[in-house]
Amino acid sequence: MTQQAGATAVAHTNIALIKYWGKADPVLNLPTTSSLSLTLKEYYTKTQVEEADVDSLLINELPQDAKRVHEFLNILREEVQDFPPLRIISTNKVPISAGLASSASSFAALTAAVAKFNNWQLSLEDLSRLARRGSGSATRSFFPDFAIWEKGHDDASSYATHFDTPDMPIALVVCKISGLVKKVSSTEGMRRAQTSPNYAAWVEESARQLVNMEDALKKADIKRVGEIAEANALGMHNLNLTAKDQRFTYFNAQTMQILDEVKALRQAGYTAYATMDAGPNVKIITTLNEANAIKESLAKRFLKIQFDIATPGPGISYE
Ligand code: 2P0
Repeated sequence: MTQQAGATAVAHTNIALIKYWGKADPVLNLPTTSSLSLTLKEYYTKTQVEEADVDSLLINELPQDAKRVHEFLNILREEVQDFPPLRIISTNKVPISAGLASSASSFAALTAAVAKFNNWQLSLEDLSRLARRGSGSATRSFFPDFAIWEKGHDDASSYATHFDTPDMPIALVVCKISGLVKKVSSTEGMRRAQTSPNYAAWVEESARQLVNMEDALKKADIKRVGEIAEANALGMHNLNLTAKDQRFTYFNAQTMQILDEVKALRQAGYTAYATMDAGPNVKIITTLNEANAIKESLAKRFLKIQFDIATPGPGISYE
């Protein structure tokens, strides 16, 4: 197959409403649970690849350690077909490593760009399966709006697909408490969480929550979507706090204050539910109609926190 001189792909990040937090197989990145996510329009990674002498990586014009992507490219070389060293040039519109899942859009965009560079004819599901080897959450960043990553039981069966729903005015208010690099990587956080005595119960509960979430989404019931997502996220963070090996938390004092505020907003009649990932930032699940009022109300109270509104986003695209 002939290669292109260069190829560019754009992938949007995603926020899990039902989380991936644990690996059944750390080498293949097979998860212990299936997860479900919302793709976000406002946060994305654009990645260009071109032939070079060695694999290298530039993010937002700054050279990066390419070890993780080099290992990932070698997996693609082995699993699909060999190709020359690549210079990877990425523009990241996601705060890196602060719980806004930059690895999701990064590995999705890279997988798609490499496939285009090599003229590989692959389905979105094939791309999702390959991207999993770079980062689990990347499986879900190929699809518009909602995606489900079925945990599967081996390399062939673990990938994400689009989850079809009626149109719904769902929105997130993203509270950017900290853009600092996180202390515990997701991979290490999951390893520790899996030592919690509550882990097996969380896995079981997560399967029930996924079924309920699918039903709530099919009915476009945003309040129920929020309720289930908040319960699932708090369950995930409980695992970190109760880990037997090096318990920890991604929360800080402001995370707790915002969580209280989300409860108060709910008592005041708003649709407002919290979800948190591998960092202190809180994402508030609400409706498009209410997002601005929630953002304004929080901005008055928390002067140092930046608030963004995020909305459902598109699937993978090429330039
Ligand atoms: C998720 N997160 O479902 C969960 C919830 C963060 C919290 O997937 O080890 O960077 O590279 O597969 O995908 C972040 O973990 O982890 C993540 P690896 P990844 O979105």
